[in-house]
Amino acid sequence: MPTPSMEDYLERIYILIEEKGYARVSDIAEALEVHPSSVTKMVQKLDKSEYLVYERYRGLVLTAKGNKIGKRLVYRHELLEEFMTIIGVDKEHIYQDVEGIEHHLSWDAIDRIGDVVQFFNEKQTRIDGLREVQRKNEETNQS
Ligand SMILES: [Mn+2]
Repeated sequence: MPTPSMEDYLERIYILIEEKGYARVSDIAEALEVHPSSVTKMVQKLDKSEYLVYERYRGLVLTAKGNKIGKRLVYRHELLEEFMTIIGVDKEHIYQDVEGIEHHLSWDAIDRIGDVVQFFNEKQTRIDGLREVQRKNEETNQS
């Protein structure tokens, strides 16, 4: 299994390739706010673990294994953002909250959160019911 740091890179590389068709070291460094030399180091590590192939001139290509996990990591991030939105977390906190927890949940937990998201999305009345609870709690907290 990739480490949390490897996961961040794989997630970002997958998104870059999906959006632009390629992922350059400079783009990865910019997106992750790290030094290009750190990216080169990590790319070599990911190459060694067979998540991608790094060729000096052709650039960086995800292997089938890297592509599969990259896709799952992006799904996980998006699912957790959707979950945070449904439970009513402030929009301005969502990205950082997801970045903080995504590497620390089992895939079992991710699947169960997927169930919860589905449960709420199936009926608007369920989301309305949750908002009602939240409204009441807010009232109680203010009095
Ligand atoms: Mn993420």
